[in-house]
Amino acid sequence: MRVLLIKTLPATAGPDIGLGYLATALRRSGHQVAVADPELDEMRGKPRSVRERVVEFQPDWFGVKVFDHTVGRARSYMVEARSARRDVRTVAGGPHVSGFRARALESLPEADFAIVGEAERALPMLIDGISEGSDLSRVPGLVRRTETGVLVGAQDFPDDLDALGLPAWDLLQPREHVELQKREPWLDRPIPYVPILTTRGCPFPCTFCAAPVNSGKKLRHHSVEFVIDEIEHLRDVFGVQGFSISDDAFTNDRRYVDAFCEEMVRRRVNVRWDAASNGIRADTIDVALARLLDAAGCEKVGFGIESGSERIVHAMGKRFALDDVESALRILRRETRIRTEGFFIVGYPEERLSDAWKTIRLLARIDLDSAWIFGFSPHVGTRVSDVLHARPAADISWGDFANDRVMSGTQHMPKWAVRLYWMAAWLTFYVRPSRALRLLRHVGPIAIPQLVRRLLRRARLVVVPAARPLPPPQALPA
Ligand code: B12
Ligand code: SF4
Repeated sequence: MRVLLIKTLPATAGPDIGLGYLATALRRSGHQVAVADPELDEMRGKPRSVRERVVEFQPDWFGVKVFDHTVGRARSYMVEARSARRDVRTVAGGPHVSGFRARALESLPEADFAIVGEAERALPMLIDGISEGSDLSRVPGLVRRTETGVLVGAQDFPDDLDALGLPAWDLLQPREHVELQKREPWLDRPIPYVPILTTRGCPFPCTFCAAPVNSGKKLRHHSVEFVIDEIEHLRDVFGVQGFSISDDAFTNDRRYVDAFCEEMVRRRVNVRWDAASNGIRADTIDVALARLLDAAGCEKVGFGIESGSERIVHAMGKRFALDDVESALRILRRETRIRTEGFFIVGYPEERLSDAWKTIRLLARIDLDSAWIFGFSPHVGTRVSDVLHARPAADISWGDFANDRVMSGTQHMPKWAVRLYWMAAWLTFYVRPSRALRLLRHVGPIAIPQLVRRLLRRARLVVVPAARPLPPPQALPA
């Protein structure tokens, strides 16, 4: 069978490793696979519509990766694919499906099937099952319509990650992504990089986070050798020199991180890398780990700090104290050359004005090199997503789940107040000469226009387009 997989995140999010793992699994089962990254092609001056891709590749199956905020785009892609090839079968997967489960066929009515969770085993089983007319009840995580309603199979968590093989990097255009980043470096990520996974899963109970829903609570590892071989493969075959570890929480297993860093040193892997795609936990940093990360070449770490109010950090189930954060930052500054980034959330349902004030004060004094301040969204499947239960999927504004805006007020603050708080948070952190100077030192003069653009866009003071605007999604049928 011919299978076209399509990404719905923008090109700046990097090559999609989840789709890469799926492509490998499909190839191993004898299928022909293509992976489409529409925005990357657009930015490289080679735009092609979904219709053109389908006419050219003639897929039997069209698979879409869906996040909450990309539901609209995923739907329009499926509509377009079917208009180009009437008998193509559509299947959806990714975080939106893993969290919304049976309801994914309600939010994505154009999908024939959906798969909850990791689909390396399930997707080939589904495709083969349909071709052979066999029983689909054994396909893990399969969401399908039946006469008795929508059924959902048990989610799969493969233990042996190395057995899944490398993502099909040849289909993910790693070199093109790196070239794109060189042209438009991110404000706080001057290393052109591709994401890489060492582990999957996270045992922590943070109320707003869907990582344990998608990847499970149990930490599963690739072997250290597998990961370093993959890094060397990407360096030697694709010329990639930068990597960002994109695990849910890279430093959760101390013995594993120690072994990884020691092996990076022993093998003298001459690449640049960071652990800043997704935050690590501040309470995992001590002097020995900080020094080891530095020795292994780690250039930057990110921390999920979330709030300056202990009350809110506690309500979020984060299970660390803000003192842990300040101590980790002190250690890293004193012992290493590693730069630091913090992730914050504004608009958490229980936040009061007094909590907002504490966050602003923390942002004014905290010794971080850069910060991302996200608007809160009740992502599907998380413990704070109850608000979605009573609402029909069609009434939910999925585009608002991108975390780049304020979706609503909190239980104690109206929406306008949260928006003011959000603007104040960005401005407090970045509009300080010492911060601007640090950015200039690390990123160079390109930091200035990027910083101004980011602040204006966040503050919604003027409508500032992204570096290059995305094409609008195709109109959906009524
Ligand atoms: C790494 C990561 C990123 C990286 C992406 C790197 C990359 N290019 O791959 C970066 C930093 C760019 C990123 C950005 C964002 N992310 Co993110 N990210 C993650 C993280 C930590 C790991 C993802 C991963 O690699 N998992 C491992 C791979 C193997 O799994 P996978 O990608 O999900 O793919 C498997 C399955 O989903 C399934 N599958 C996937 N696609 C398809 C397609 C089909 C057809 C089928 C059948 C199955 C299927 O099979 C795959 C193989 O097993 C997850 C947490 C998590 N554990 O899910 C959050 C997560 C996915 N991110 C999230 C969010 C919200 C975002 C952002 C919107 C904002 C933010 N807070 O960071 C931005 C979006 C960027 C944008 N500009 O729009 C949410 C999504 C919630 C939701 N329900 O939509 C998560 C769950 C974290 C959270 N806050 O709860 N992210
Ligand atoms: S926020 Fe981090 S520690 Fe908490 S559940 Fe998500 S990945 Fe795990």
